[in-house]
Amino acid sequence: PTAKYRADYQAPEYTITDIALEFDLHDTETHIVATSQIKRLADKQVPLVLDGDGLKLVRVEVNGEAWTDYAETDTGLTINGVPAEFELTIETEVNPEANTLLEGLYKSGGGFCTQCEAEGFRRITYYMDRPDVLARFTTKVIADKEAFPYLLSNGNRIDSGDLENGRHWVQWQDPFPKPSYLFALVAGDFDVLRDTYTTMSGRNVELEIFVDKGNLDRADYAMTSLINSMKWDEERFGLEYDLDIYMIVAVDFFNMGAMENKGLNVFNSKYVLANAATATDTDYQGIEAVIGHEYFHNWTGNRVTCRDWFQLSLKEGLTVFRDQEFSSDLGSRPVNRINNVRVVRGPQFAEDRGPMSHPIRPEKVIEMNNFYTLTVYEKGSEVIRMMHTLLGEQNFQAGMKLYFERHDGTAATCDDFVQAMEDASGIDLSRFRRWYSQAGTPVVNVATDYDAESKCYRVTVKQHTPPTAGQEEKLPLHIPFDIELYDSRGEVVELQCNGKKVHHVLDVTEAEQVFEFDNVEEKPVISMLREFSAPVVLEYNYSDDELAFLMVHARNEFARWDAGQILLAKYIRENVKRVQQGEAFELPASVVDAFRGVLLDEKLDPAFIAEMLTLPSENEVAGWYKTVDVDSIHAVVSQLKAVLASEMEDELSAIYQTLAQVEYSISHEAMAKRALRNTCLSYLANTENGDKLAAKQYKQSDNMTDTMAAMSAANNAGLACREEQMADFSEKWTHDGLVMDKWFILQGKNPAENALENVRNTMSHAAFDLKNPNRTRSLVASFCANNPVRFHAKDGSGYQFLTEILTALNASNPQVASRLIEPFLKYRQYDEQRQALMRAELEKLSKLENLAKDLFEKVHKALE
Ligand code: BAL
Ligand code: ZN
Repeated sequence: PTAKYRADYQAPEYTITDIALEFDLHDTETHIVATSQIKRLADKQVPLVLDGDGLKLVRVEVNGEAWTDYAETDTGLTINGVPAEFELTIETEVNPEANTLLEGLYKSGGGFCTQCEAEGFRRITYYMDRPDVLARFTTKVIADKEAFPYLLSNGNRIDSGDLENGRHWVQWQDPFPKPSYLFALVAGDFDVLRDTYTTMSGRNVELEIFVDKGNLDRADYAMTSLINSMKWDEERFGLEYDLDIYMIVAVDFFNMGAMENKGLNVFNSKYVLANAATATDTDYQGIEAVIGHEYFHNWTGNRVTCRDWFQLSLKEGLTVFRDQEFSSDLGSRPVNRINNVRVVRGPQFAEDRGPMSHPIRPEKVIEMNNFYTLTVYEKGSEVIRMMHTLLGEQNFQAGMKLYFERHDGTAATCDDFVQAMEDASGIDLSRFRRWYSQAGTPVVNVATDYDAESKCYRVTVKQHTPPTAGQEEKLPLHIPFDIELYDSRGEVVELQCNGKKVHHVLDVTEAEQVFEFDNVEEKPVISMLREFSAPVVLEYNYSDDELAFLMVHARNEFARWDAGQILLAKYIRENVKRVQQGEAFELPASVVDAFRGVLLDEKLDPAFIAEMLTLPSENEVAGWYKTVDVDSIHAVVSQLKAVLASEMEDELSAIYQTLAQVEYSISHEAMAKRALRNTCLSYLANTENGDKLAAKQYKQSDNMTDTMAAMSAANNAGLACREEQMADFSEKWTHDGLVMDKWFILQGKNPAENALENVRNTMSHAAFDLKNPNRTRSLVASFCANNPVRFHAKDGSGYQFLTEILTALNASNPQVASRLIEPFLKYRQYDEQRQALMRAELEKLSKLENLAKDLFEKVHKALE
């Protein structure tokens, strides 16, 4: 496999203005006729090079005449001697049923569907499969009428008809030129939920959600979320939907979460289907976020797309920022921010430390699917958020407006976006641009000093970014550093410099800077990196008292949560050291009291209290160490939970009982109460009463949130009621793979010593299917990525298991394999014995015959 470099970008030599596609759908032999209008852009005659993958070529015609001057290559088709402007007709044949890669055209359940991003369209026909070639698409779909009554594609439905032999056809036309990755086709038999939306300019849009037969009662929340998204984008961004119809299809076999194809989103059913009996509150929140995300792509992604795939964060970082803002405007801003930050500080920072570390705009790619990463998406969103912080909402919206004025209907770059923000605001973003090219997690080290005599408070900020894979040299970044000072009564101290008020967001741009604040009457307590104003690691020597103070007095809830996290981190680190030295776990009463105070604070949102009481995951803790001691970390996090539970048992029980009366609804208020009650249960599971409580909650539950909370509590704490619950759940839900995913996740995360044996047995469960990405991720990823103490068993059994799975998936679905391999990529962070075992597995994988590009890239980078 060969790498592509961002620096090598060249504008296309030809462009395609229009393409008419005709699909004659059959399970194993689908014929596709593509008729394209092609124009040469190069100033001299050059061959037309088309991308293609796994295609059977049937015929080639130029201007309606058979053409023979072409060559089939490893990567496509090269056509020689073509005129400067012409019509190209290509007929190909594909086998959708045999397509287990789930890229291009494939069968999912009984229906046909497509996935073309990033480079799947070339598995349908030979084409200039690159995002900077934008064409108007018309698509005719022909299929058996009884088996596939719905034939869908992008744009508006313009014609249809019946054929002989029980077949029928539908013709679609998309008036908006688009790159091939936004093409979609779906054919099947569905139940349809319909609604309409009137846009701000008064146009009516038909909304249709297609789900498998029998699932109509699970589509309402997706529809509500879609309508909310359309309204929110008009109100906050002034952006209106542009076609007459918006369709969403839920499919069971899907590699990603969802796909923003123009007018025809294809969704993993996980992000569409929900009702009280089948979905947890977290599932509902996921649906709202993903429906929003794909809808928001209509402007940030579809109307303005990416020039090349190195620019992926142009659409993804920005669209994640938009979906996060949507969820925050509709729900709890602090809770959303906390959860987004957990992802960045945990798995995204971990990505920065690994061999695949890359800037949000990568420089070198072997397999593009490997770059749909937390760095491109989540850190990409943080980079947009930093611009929003630096510019403010008004300037940011002016920047968005200018961006659309300049680039609507075209393929743009990340630089184009930053330029629009800079031009609209007049704010210098020259140093800020380094966030796009520099990989890794910056470390910001802060020292403070108060001079009582001059009433001056000095904040010294140093920044450095440790080297990352393939990028040794790092430069200082422009870091928006949001701070607040409090006096001893908890009042905010106005920030002044030379007697003048200064803004609370400091511009940190140098390796070292000193900020001085005067008229500070007493030594203040400082709150820093408020709202996580930059994706950096903060180093500051807080005392326990200062942290306990901030947990109560910081004005902003995120800062209160963060103070709690720093306090927990301090005692987790200290106890890991103690455990390693054979000493007993210890936690000062003052720390327990700080958390008890939060638990009992009736003024706080229960959902926020639940977040405050949620301990960092073992994986997040692992990220704090150069060499990870999985066993000690597991022991300490478990003991911390048990000690907090026993010290606060009375308060936890009282709140657990008080919140029992909440009637089920999916209002934010009801969800918040369930979140706190179930957090209490997760603690109480570690007390004597735990088994009784979890068993009772499981039996009495009338919704999936409470059911799963009871099962998770039992699973994590190894309660006696676990077996009965697992058996009962499996019996009830075996017919429904999507619901069974929750059960598979519990099997994967089971901390019991025989977890791997259980996981292996679970693979023969009737609902399990290694070919279904959701099933595989639920069971295998939850074991390998989220059960560190069992996956990293010293005998290497977990590692052998992962290699077996990867070997199977390398052949059937390398894209999924490439996600599952992640735990191996971190092997250098473990002790020598484990390192050697994991390295041996990577070497085994590197020798696989037909190692797919996806795994090749990661395995080789890890072994370098
Ligand atoms: N474009 C791939 C799926 C998503 O990010 O929306
Ligand atoms: Zn996206």
